[in-house]
Amino acid sequence: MKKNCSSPRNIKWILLILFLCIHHTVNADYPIFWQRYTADPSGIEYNGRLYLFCSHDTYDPKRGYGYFMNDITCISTDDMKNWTDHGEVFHAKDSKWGAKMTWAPCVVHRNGKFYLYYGDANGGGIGVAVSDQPTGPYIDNQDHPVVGMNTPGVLLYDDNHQPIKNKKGVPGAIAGSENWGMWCFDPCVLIDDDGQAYMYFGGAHPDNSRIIKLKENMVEADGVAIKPNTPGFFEASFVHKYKNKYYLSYAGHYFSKPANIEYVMSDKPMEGFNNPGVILPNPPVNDGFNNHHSIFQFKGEWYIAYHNRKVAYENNEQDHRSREYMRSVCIDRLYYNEDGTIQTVKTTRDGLKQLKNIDPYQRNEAETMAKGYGINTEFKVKGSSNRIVNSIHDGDYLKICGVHFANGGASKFSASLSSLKGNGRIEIRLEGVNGLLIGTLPVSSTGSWDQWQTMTTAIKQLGGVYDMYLVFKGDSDKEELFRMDYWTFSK
Ligand code: FUB
Repeated sequence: MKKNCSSPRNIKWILLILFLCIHHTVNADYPIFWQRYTADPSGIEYNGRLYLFCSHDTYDPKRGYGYFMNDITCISTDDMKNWTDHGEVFHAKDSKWGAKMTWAPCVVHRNGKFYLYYGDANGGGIGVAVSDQPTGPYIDNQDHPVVGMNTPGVLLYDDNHQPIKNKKGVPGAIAGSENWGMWCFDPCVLIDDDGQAYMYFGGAHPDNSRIIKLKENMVEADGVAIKPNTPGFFEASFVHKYKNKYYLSYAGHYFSKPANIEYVMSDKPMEGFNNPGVILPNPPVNDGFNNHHSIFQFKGEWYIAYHNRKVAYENNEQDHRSREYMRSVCIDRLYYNEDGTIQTVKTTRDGLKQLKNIDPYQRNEAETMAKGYGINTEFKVKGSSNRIVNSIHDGDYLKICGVHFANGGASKFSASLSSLKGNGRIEIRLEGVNGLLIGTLPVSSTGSWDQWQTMTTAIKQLGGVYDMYLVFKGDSDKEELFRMDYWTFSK
């Protein structure tokens, strides 16, 4: 098994590769997803894979930059390095009660169903969309949100039973304060060991964090929302359980320490929270903007997923305001102290170990990668679940970590491709975009984008474990060159 993504085993190539990959090793490995802007990652382990559900930041041509998030992106991995892009698995248009947007999701699995909770724009309520599989499609068939401003306990009331309002007349914040009103959003759902489910949510003010029970059907709230002790609370509630303790974490002290991820602990799910601490200070390459996290186990180890603005920087986005709305998801290990408190996370750029290698001799989906530079993905056929890599231009590339050429290596590379004009080629390189070239596959025209062909080329045969780069080349960087469904090597 490969210990580190950039340490080749085959001694004979080491010197040459070290020379060739000097440029490569200074590049960051994280963020983990490059082809679209994503944020607010919520992780669950299911059937040997880790799934992250993320807000999808987009640019609205009419309104410019803002949190205009119309759908939820899902990515998954089984090795912690190469991520499969499942695309957008839930769309606001599939909300029967009419949610305008889909903010900051949280997914839980119960009795064979996956429940995706999401916030509507600007904290206007929390809906739930359901699917039979983690990768959707998710549909919200409820005719009202699970929790909204009218849910008992969400708004604070004065002695005359009127909702307390701020200076601007917005209900939910401290009376007379300048702050925003209640943001009824950022859900996190925990199903406790006894089967009782709880939702943690709220935002905009320390008085606005809430917990409410859910009914067994997972789509209705049960009883009155209560306000836990969450000092400095701002938004992004998350709860997890470790050794019978409940950890309620959130983005705190927004105005003084922007988007620290902080936490309190308790022996009970709805009360007794105390012992505040910091899990993750505002991460690097985040411009001091917001953060949002989730904490989960995968194959017995604990991780934290969060976001920063790294991909916006990589894409050379110069405008500070625009970068606020161009987020990218990251992941790191999380550790506990002996006394059950959480150690402050050390953010890394390439800190996770690859848990298993890629087998090059099987069909490998093109949309599974450690980094996709310049490309995007889409469904091959509308309504199918098979995705392909599209939007391939000259200079774009895929990086696939830890490809294990066992037993002396392969002699052929094949890929399933479609191309209108046949004006491109794939360079197969090791350990860097400019690394060792082991073969070149010319891509011929398939007549139309809907026609697919398997194309094959001979490669230099070698054994060992390498990071592989499929570097796309063409005559013009303006035109889409070809599309790719999957790749494989043979002997
Ligand atoms: O993604 C929109 C909002 O930004 C989330 O709801 C907040 O938690 C913050 O991450």
